Amino acid sequence: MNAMDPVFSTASRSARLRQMLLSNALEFIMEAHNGLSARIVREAGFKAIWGSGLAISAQYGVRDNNEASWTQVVDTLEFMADASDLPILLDGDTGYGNFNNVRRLVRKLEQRGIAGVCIEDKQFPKTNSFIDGERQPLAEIDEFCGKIKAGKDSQTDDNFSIVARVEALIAGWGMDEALRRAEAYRQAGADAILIHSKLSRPDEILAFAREWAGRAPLVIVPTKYYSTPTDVFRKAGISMVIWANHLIRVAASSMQAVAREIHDSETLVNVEDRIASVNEIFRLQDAAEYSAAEKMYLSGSQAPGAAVVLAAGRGTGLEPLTEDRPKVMLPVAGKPLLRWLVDAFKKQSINDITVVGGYQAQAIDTAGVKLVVNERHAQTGELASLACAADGLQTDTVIAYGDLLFRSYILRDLLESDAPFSVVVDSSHTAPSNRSVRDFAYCSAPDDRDLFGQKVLLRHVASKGEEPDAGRAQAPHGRWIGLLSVRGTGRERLQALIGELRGRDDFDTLDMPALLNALVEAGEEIEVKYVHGHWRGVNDLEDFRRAGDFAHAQTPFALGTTDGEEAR
Ligand code: SPV
Ligand code: MG
Repeated sequence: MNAMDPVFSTASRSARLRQMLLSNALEFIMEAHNGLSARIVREAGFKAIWGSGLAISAQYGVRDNNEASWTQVVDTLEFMADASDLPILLDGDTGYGNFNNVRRLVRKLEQRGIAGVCIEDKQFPKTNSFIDGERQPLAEIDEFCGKIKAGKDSQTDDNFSIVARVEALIAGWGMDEALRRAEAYRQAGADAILIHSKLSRPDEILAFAREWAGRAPLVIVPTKYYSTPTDVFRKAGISMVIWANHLIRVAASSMQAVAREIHDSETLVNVEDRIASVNEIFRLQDAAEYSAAEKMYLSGSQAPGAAVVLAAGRGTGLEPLTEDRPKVMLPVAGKPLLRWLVDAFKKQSINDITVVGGYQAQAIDTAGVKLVVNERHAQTGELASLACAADGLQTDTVIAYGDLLFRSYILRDLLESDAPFSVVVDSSHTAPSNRSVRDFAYCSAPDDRDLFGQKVLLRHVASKGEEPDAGRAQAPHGRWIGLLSVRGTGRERLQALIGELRGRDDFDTLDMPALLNALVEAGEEIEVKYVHGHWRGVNDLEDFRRAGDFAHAQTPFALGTTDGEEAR
């Protein structure tokens, strides 16, 4: 039966393991030693897991001598059972004590969804069978049969399996003793017999299987006789093969090689492409499920989302200061402009911040932000920079010019808007200077404090080079400060529009006002949040000088400063 078979996969784990033991086909189970390896075993296509005592103790860095307590083993199994829905057959060593310990073990395993346990007829504390196997004392047959009976009597799930492991061949007690023990264990109620051998050839296993003649399912561990063709086991009527320790061994050899390589070369560059990516680890941890659940259950208190900061420019008029850095890295009151902005976002719990660099992008301080680079920044405008980040937008996002300073309430209030699109417009700036008209905003209504809370929509924002009041009857209602909030369904519509604009011949020349105007033309409502000063942009040397005063006024204990009322 196939692991993907719906009947198989809806059956309980214990029923599936039992079916595997009883089926006529040769079945294979694979060692896992923690949640991650359990998941990997499942993804590889195996139908069940061997909870290897050797591997579980090794991953803790202790010996296979019951140095890890049985409760530590059971806790480890819980992680494995959570990470994979496969049946797990625990290598339960000797049962960790006498019959009473076996009873308790079986109950605890059932409670944690473990499908079965294999117990071996050695004495507690045991030693791995491949270390001086002949010197290891075996349990009395009757005493071991008592353990099997006690285990079977204490299970509440009929399908829970107890596999009895015969160590007579390992201990050098001979074939007759092995067969005698196996038969006694079968009669005591064991669901299968594991016959173990440490020879490099399968001879004694095959001889045992012949004599056994199918009295109960036979399980083998061909670690030492690994070169035997698998068909030989099939023909011998073996029921199940345990690949017992290969994932802990490959983990060890991979870790040794990579640790040595990094130590000796003092760089990661040689290993990065040879190892699992961080994203692959996230996938194995099922990080995507967490994100989906977060959307479902955290919506009330959902983090405000993400930010994109446009920081590709050198800054016209600031050339003497920006030879080796973009404008956003100019220091203002002790820290780069960009850091002020990043801190402002973080203060509103926006931690997913993408900075689009271009000019001297390597000089951008990337602490706490993701950097994407507009490689064509010299030939393109703001919209092309935004487009570099737009496809990656996954959540509500604030888009900001990188040279902005503002009082924190401005961003906080903007984030309170549920509108798909909203912008901040400073109504204290209504007269374009000769210097520039860009970003002046025309709205559906002027800022009127008597009408506080009324919905005002953006009609037009002047692009760079646009004639002052071109074709407009009225003066602008204010100046867009460079903050655009995109929420809910607005995000996909914005992405689609940027996609359309990409097709335009003049795409490379388009700026943020052009995007806002295109949104308006596409019929989108862009809500206006009016403010009156309390922000600064840095567009020239004069702005830069005054930005320092403004920033100082925003720092704690800067009482008495009145600067910061003016705008860009
Ligand atoms: C284990 O995997 O811990 C086993 C199998 O018991 S063996 O190491 O071969 O004894
Ligand atoms: Mg073991």
